[in-house]
Amino acid sequence: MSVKTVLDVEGMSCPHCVAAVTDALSALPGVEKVKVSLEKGEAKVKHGVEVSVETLKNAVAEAGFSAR
Ligand SMILES: [Cu+2]
Repeated sequence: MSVKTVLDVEGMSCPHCVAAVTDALSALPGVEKVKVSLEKGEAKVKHGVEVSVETLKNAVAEAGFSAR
């Protein structure tokens, strides 16, 4: 089973930031789909139930951005 989580991502200012966040989230095991919007400042993630929101936030943080 998979769920969708929407993260508010702060600090993205260009397509490179979007790519960095997308890559960081996509690299996580259990993540199926990632869609990052620069205008909205958010990342929509489709992932398995075993992936915690905390894990997603940490991945975004490691890429250099902050997620809520
Ligand atoms: Cu950038």
